[in-house]
Amino acid sequence: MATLAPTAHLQLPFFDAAHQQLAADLSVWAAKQQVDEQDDRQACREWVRRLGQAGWLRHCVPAAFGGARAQLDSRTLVILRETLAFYSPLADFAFAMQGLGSGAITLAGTAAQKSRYLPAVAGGELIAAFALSEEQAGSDAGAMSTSATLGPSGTVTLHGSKTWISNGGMADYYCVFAKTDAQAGTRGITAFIVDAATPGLDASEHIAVMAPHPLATLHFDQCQLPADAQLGELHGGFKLAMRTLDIFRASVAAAALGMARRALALAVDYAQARPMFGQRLADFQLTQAKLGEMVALVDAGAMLTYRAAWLRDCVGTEGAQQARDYTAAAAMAKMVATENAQRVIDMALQMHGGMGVRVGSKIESLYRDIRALRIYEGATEVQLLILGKSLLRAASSPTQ
Ligand code: COS
Repeated sequence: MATLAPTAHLQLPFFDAAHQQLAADLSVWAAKQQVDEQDDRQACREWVRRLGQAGWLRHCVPAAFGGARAQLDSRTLVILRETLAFYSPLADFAFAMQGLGSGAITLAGTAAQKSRYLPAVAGGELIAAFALSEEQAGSDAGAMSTSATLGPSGTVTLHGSKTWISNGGMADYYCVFAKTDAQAGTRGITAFIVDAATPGLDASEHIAVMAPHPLATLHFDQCQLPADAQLGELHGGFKLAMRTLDIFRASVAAAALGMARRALALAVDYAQARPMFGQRLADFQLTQAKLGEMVALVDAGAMLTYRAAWLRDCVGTEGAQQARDYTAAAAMAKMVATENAQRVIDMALQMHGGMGVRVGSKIESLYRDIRALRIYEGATEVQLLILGKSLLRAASSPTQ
């Protein structure tokens, strides 16, 4: 029988009955899915189709545009990503990218943009992508050089390249961030929705990574975009990108948590089954201490992740102070949960001995799967920067 994702943490006061039911239903569904993941692109398409058909993607968009709830609910995103990542990190990736690639439209799209894209994202009929990073602008997102020049009739010419773009080469559209005022730094960036079929867009340069998932470099060669491609305010793109990332950072933490919980479950099973020196591996105090350390690391990441999601859902981000508190909480959750998950998976692999490094074993693939989470959507170092700045700001204006 397949190992089922644990659910005891859903009794914590962060969650309500709807969250508990969602987690139970998703776990039953996810445990039954059999997707051949040898070809990452084909597998991702299949996951998007299944997640759409089963209704899970409806949690990525608001109810007015085909979604499940009036507003995006962070705790729901956390439960979905944690549970999916427990069973299949690629399923989690497919889910997350539908959310990240549509998040800026949810936050800032016109009614026409929302109607055109969001219901199709929720149904799994359109594959979404978020294009922020560039060769020379990863953590320093404001240093991007892709340009968008506005013509007299409102049309836009997009020129430059984006890289490390998830769903690159298979997305139906991209939310692209580009400089509309080269001299204005982060205040000179605007977002645009770029359909994949736009002439001049080349997304054929795929990037292979250690835990295969669809990634590509996008080249925009004087792409002509219609006036209604602009997403949100002119020069408001950087803040829009940051607000979008804020929502999903806590959910990256949740994905890490799902992988760590799976590794811990595998370690417990293995320790109980493995005979060693006339006992079981689990009977050694060294093993018990290791398992104790692992469960504490998992729980520490979990508490910070659930706190961040709860803050956004129940305290809100309307006030300036609330928004700052949430940004810091999401950064802390992302950093701690991904770093802790890496350690937990490494310890679980060590416990498995030679079996842990055998290609094709679950623990070996988790070891590769977890690594990128400490880098994407704001590397650990960026989260540290966000936290440090936030602390200094609070110290210099204590009444804020
Ligand atoms: N929500 C809303 N606005 C935000 C914000 C947030 N979370 N974070 C920053 N801003 C605003 C700031 O308030 C500031 O506004 P003003 O121009 O009105 O002062 C503006 O954005 C610039 O902020 P800041 O000066 O902090 O920007 P920096 O260039 O120093 O960048 C970091 C800050 C490093 C935090 C940012 O570049 C970042 O998050 N980088 C990582 C990007 C990333 O995640 N890349 C991965 C791509 S997706 S896989």
